[in-house]
Amino acid sequence: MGEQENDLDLATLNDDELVQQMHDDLYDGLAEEIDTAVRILLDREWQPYDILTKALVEGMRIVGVDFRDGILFVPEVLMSANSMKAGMKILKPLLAETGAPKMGKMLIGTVKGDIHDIGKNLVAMMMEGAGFDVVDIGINNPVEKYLEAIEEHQPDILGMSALLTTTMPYMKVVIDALVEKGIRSDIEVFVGGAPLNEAFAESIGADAYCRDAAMAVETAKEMMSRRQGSASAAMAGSG
Ligand code: B1M
Repeated sequence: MGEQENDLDLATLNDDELVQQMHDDLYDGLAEEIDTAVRILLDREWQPYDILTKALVEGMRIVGVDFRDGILFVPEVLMSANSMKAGMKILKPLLAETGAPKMGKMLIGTVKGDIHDIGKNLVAMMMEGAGFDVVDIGINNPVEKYLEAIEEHQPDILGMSALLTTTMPYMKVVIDALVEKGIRSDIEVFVGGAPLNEAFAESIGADAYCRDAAMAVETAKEMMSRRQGSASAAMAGSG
């Protein structure tokens, strides 16, 4: 960013210009600017949910597209994600107060034997940005840990990450345990990580393979609207 941008007084921008500037600042990973801009919009009596969707989520959507297309790379995207987190930190308690509609809940963790967490963290952040509640159980998770967390948090989606060819088969151990416990159909299982592919996901009985964080968000949104659609259809049928 040039000097000129650094000197920009965000408070002098009108609402549209400020939101546009926030998209640029998210793209550039400028956490302090995002913090300031969110506070300015709150002072202007914007609803927290509008700030989340119109400024932050839309900004991250643009980041996600350029990440997918190889224009942005991991370090830049992590900075964008951290900037988004800076904004979300301010909005989180306010959103809880105003009861903004939640998209659904995802439990996510890297499987046993695997300590890679950068991709998982990105998925968690993008999912949060898209309005999902995310419970992140970290790295190196044995099946017992997944089961305990599922029981405690009752997520709509279980996301598993694996970056090693030696740890990816462990995803099947977790899915088999869900079947064994009779709770497989209660939860959508999404899997991701560099060595995985569609065929692998299918072979272990996962519901979806997510190539990247943007895909995880898209798939989760589609899945939730399908679920809500079938719930309304069932209600209509029973009425
Ligand atoms: Co590791 N490592 N590593 N490593 N490491 C890889 C994975 C490797 C491919 C490197 C290589 O050899 N070319 C290789 C695996 C080979 C294989 O199995 N075929 C490897 C190896 C061998 C190892 C060790 C065994 C090395 C050693 O000790 N001899 C060791 C294993 C440790 C362990 O886990 N037990 C190891 C250790 C490490 C570090 C600790 C040094 C570090 C991890 C740091 C950390 O995560 N905090 C590390 C790193 C950084 C990598 C590479 C270089 C980068 C991984 C990364 O963060 N990518 C990696 C090489 C590579 O992948 N090109 C490599 C960026 C990230 C944004 O992408 O994680 O793919 P990714 O996530 C994407 C998608 O995959 C998807 O969305 C993400 C965002 O778009 N996604 C999901 C991921 N998880 C998802 C979950 C979902 C949905 C989508 O749920 C719904």
